[in-house]
Amino acid sequence: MKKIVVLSGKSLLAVVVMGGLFGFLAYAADEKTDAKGDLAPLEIKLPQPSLVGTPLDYWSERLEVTFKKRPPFMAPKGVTNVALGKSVTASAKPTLGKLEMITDGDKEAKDESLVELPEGTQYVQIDLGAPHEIYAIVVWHFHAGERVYFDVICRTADDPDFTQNVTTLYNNDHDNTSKLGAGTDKEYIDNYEGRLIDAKGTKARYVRLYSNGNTTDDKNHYLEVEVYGRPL
Ligand SMILES: [Ca+2]
Ligand SMILES: [Ca+2]
Repeated sequence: MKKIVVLSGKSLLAVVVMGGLFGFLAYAADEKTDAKGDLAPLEIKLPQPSLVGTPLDYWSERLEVTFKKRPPFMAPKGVTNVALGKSVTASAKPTLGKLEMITDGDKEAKDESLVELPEGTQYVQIDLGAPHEIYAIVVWHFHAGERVYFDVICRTADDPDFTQNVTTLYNNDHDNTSKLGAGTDKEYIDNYEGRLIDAKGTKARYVRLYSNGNTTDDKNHYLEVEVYGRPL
C-alpha cells in the first residue's frame, strides 16, 4: 500500500525555510567563484637560465629537489611588482655591487649584476614607500651554478625596525641559527625562476629577507627581489 505524505502547515514552513537556506548557500558559493574569476597568473619576467657552473655537492633531508617548472601563481588581477625602483637598506655594507641593484629589474646571473653582503646572518630590507597588500615575493640570490642559501627567512612589517605587525612568510632556519625562531620551510636550490614566497595578501610596508651564507661560500647574495602587490 502506498503511503501518502501530507505536509502540515509547520512542515511546509520548514521546507520553505530550508529551501531559502540552500538558495543562499548556492548564492554564497557563486560569489566565491566570482572572486576567483578576478585572479590571473602573475607575469614574472624570468632571466636567462644559466647552464654553466659547478654542480651542487650538498644534500639535506630538508632540501627540496624538483625538476618541474613552477606552476603559474594566481593573484588578483592588476597586482604588479611594487618593489621595482624602491629603496633598499641592509644589515651590512655590500662587498660587491650596490643595494639599489636589488630592485633595478636586472636578475641575470652575471657578476656585474650581483650584490654581495658579508658572511654571517645578514638581511636586505625594501621600503615599499606605503602600506601594500602583498601576494608574492620572488627572490633571486644567485643562479650561476647550483647553490643553496642557508637560513632563508622572509618577514614583513609596518615599521623599518620590525616591531609592528611582524609577519614571517618563509623560514627554513630549522635550528634557529639566526635567533628569529625555528622554521619548517624547505631549503632549495637557487635557479633562474627565483624563489616565490606566497604572501597571502599580507598587509605591510617593509619586506626583509635574511640569509646566512651558501653552499659555495659564506657570503650572502642578491640579484633581485620582487614584491607583487597593490597599494592599500
Ligand atoms: Ca638586480
Ligand atoms: Ca640554521
